Amino acid sequence: MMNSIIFIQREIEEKLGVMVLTAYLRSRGYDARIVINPRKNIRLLKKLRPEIIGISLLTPSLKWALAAARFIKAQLPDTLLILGGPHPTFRPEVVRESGVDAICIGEGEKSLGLLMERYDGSLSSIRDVPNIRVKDGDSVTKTPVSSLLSADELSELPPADRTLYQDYPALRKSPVKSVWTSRGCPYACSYCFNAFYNRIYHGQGVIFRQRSVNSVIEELKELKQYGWKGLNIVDDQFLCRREWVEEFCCRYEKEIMLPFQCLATATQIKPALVSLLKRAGCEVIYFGIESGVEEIRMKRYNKPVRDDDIYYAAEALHLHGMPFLTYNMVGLPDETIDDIYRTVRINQEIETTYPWCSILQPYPGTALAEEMTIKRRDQDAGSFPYSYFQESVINDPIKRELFFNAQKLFPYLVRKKVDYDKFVRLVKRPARSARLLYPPVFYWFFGKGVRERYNLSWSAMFRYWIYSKL
Ligand code: B12
Ligand code: SF4
Repeated sequence: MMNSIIFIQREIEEKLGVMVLTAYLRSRGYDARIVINPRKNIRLLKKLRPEIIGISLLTPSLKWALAAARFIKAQLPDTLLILGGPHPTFRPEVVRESGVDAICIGEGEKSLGLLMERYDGSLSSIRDVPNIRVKDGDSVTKTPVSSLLSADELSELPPADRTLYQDYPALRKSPVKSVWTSRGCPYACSYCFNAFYNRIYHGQGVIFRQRSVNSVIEELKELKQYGWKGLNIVDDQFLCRREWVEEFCCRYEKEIMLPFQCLATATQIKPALVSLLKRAGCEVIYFGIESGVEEIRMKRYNKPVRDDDIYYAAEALHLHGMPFLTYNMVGLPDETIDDIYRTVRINQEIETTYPWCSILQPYPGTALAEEMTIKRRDQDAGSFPYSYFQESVINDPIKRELFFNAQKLFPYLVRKKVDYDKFVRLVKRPARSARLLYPPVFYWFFGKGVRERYNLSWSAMFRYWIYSKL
C-alpha cells in the first residue's frame, strides 16, 4: 500500500507551499490532505491513520508546532512526524525536539516525494533521502541538499492543488488567492532569510529561477473557477526580468483580466514598467523602504536601495496613478526616535498610499540574529511573538515601548502628516490610557487598507472574519 500524508496547521489560511507539495504528491499517486487544528480533529486523524504527518513551519509558530507534534505522537505513536519550510531550514537542530522524527531543509518536492516512496515504517528507510535530518536516538543523520529545481523543472510542476482547503468555508470563499512565479532572491538583506538560504544551496544550481509564463497563465486560468477577486503574486523578485514581465503582462491582460498585486524592489520601478503593469490589471505595488535613514537601510540592513531610488520609484507610481504599499520596520536596538521619524517622514514625502510598519524580528538564520541580543537567548524556544506586529524582542523596556507605539501609530503618522513635535509626544512614553488606544488605531488602518486593496465591502470582511472563527 502507498504511504499517505496529512499536513497539519494552526492558521485558517491557504499555504501555498503545502498546496504545491500536495499537487506534486498527488500527481505521483499519493494521498495528501490537510487538517487545521489537529487537537480538535484528532478523531479524524485517528480514523485516517496517515503514515506521515507534515508541518510547514515559520519561526513564530514554533511553540505551537512542537506542542502539536508531541500531542500527535502521544495519540498516533507510529506516525512519522516531519517538519519543513523556513524554520527547520534555518534551525535544523529542531529535529532533536521530542515529537519530531525528521525535518526537511529547503525545497520540499524531490525530498518529500522520495521519502513517501521509501518510508517503510522505520526511520532507517529514509536516512539517505537528500535534504533530510532524521533523529536516531541521541544522534541525527544528515544528508546533503540536492540541487535546486531548475526553471524547466519548476515550469513542469503541477499547479498548486487548490482543492486542498475546500472543506474550510473561510478558505473556499476567500476572495484573494496567491500564486508564485519564481523562486529565489540573489540579494542579502540582513533581516531576511535569503542570504542564509543561498549559502545552503551554494553550488547547487541557479539561485533565481522563473517558471515559464505559459505555466503561470495556465495555472491562473484554472484558478479562475475558484471565483477570486484579487491575486497576490508572492515572489520576492517578480519584476527582475523585464522581458519576462512584458510577456506575462501581455498574456495576463488578454487571458486573465483580474486585479493583481505584486512586490518589487524600488530600483526596479520605472515609469514604462508601471504603465505596463497597470494595463495588465496590477492595482497595488509593494516595495520595501525599511528605514528612512539611508545609512541604516544600506549598511545595517544591507539593502541596496538609495533614498533617490525611493523618490524616483514613487514619482513613477504617482505618474501612472498606481497605489503602492511600502514595507517599513522599527526595532534596531540603537535606532533613535529621530531615525524613526525619518522613516515616517520619507513616507509622508512620497505620499505612500498604504504605509505598512512591522517590528523587527531577528529570526534565526538572518545576519541580524547574529548581531542582536534579545530578551531570551534561546531563540528556538519560541521567544518570538506570533506576529511581527506584536512586540520587539530586545532587552531595553523603554525602547520596546517606543517601537510598539511607533509601529502601532505608523499609518496614522504618515497619512495625517504628523509633525515631529507631535510625533514625539505621541510615541515617547504617552499616558497609559492613551496607549491603550494605539492597537485599535493600528487595526483600523490595517483593516481599511486590506478592504481597499482587495475592493472588499465591510460586510465581506466581517463574513470572512466570522468564517475564520469556525
Ligand atoms: C506568502 C507569504 C506569507 C503569507 C502566507 C504564509 C504561509 N503560511 O504560507 C502570509 C501573508 C499569511 C504570511 C504571513 C507571515 N509571514 Co510570510 N511569507 C510569505 C512569502 C512571501 C512566500 C511564501 C510562499 O508561499 N512561498 C512559495 C512556496 C511554494 O514555498 P514554501 O512555502 O517555502 O514551501 C516550500 C519549502 O519551504 C518546502 N516546505 C514547506 N513546507 C513544508 C512542509 C514539509 C513537511 C516539507 C517536507 C517541506 C515543506 O517545500 C515547499 C516547496 O518547495 C515568504 C517569502 C518567500 N519567498 O518564501 C514569506 C515568509 C515565509 N514569511 C515570513 C514571516 C516572518 C511571516 C509572518 C510571521 C509575519 C508576521 N505577520 O509576523 C507571518 C506569519 C504567518 C503564519 N501564519 O505563520 C518569513 C518566515 C521567516 C521564518 N524564519 O520563519 C518569510 C520567509 C519572509 C522573510 N523574508 O523572512 N507570509
Ligand atoms: S530583496 Fe527582499 S527577498 Fe531579497 S534578500 Fe532583500 S528582503 Fe529578502
